[in-house]
Amino acid sequence: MTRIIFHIDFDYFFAQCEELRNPELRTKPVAVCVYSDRGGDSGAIATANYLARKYGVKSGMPIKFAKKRLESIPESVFLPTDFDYYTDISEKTMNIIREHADIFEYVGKDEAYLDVTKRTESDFQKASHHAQQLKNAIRTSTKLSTTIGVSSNKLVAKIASGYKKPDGLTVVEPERIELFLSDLPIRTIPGIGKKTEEKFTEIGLQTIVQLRTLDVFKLNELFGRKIGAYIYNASRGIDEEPVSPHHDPVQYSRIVTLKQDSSDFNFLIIDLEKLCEDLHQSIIEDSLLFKSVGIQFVQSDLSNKSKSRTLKNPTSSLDELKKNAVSLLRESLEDQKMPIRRLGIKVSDLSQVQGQADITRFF
Ligand code: DGT
Ligand code: CA
Ligand code: CA
Repeated sequence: MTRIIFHIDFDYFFAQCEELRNPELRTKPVAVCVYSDRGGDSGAIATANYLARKYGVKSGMPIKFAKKRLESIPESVFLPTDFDYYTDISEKTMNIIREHADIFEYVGKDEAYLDVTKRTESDFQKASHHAQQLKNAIRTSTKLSTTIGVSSNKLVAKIASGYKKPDGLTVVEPERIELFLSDLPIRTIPGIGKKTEEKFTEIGLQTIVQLRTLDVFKLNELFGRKIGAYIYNASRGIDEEPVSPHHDPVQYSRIVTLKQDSSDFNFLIIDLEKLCEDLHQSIIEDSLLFKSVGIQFVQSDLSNKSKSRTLKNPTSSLDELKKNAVSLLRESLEDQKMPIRRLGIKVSDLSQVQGQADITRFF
């Protein structure tokens, strides 16, 4: 049976999140900035909306350069990152995506693979509908615009999602893979960066079809056996990697910066209870059960410390959440030397309340 794989990627993610809570931004160039602690405009652009990209603003670019590029556009907006907010939107969206997959693989905050072979009965027409439905479902609930690539393996699905953005849907049936890849630059192959690309340019190769003229021995000689074999197969659209649920670290979490650094139980518990209530709200809204609870400290020197425990049964109870969080706090403070700057809580091992009773989750 031919596999059907989706790669989904959220469009200009951080900047789109900012547009969502402030729709006035939509008509303006928007850049989201990671300011360094040196102050002023030192730091880099995390991402920018497509309007700002038209002026040449890109991820990774120094903020100063971006400001230069947008000098003549007084309405352009530069915002600091708000990771907690992006994480919240990401988690909600991932929960919708997970429901649309036979197998779900979390890649990052704005990216995932889905194996939908079973539910589409290996039919690319059905898969195309399913992808459109998924895009619509996300649009309706979190308002986010996304791009999906569809093919018979992860590699080509990923290349396809990068093919047309934003709000794109590119379907590459197995018989079209070789042709689809032919004219794309070698750089489109995931894992091929600037340096590798340069090596190929030096020997006069720019596109994937040109790359195919090298035999596997030549590639092995240039890059070693492992990478050589990968490039050889990738240029032909061959990839057997299964979509693997094992990396799904999706968890619900909350974190606050304390009013003052502290390691006092009575002080910390006030924030901890609030975090529990806030987190519990999301769990209920999204009809989830959790089976694992954890707390996290960011200490005064910004180092991290965390502790978690697994429960006997999945639950959605606020009391359970609080009870476990409080006892984790007590345990963690026993050998606490440094004051705590930020306090976080998380639940993981999630399952859906209405999901057909999956008996395995009770073991
Ligand atoms: P696109 O091309 O529409 O998918 O745009 P993005 O912004 O979603 O780009 P993507 O998927 O490469 O990255 C997802 C998020 O990761 C992005 O919104 C911000 C963050 N990010 C990406 N590149 C950088 C970078 O160079 N530096 C920092 N700090 N963050 C980055
Ligand atoms: Ca993205
Ligand atoms: Ca991405």
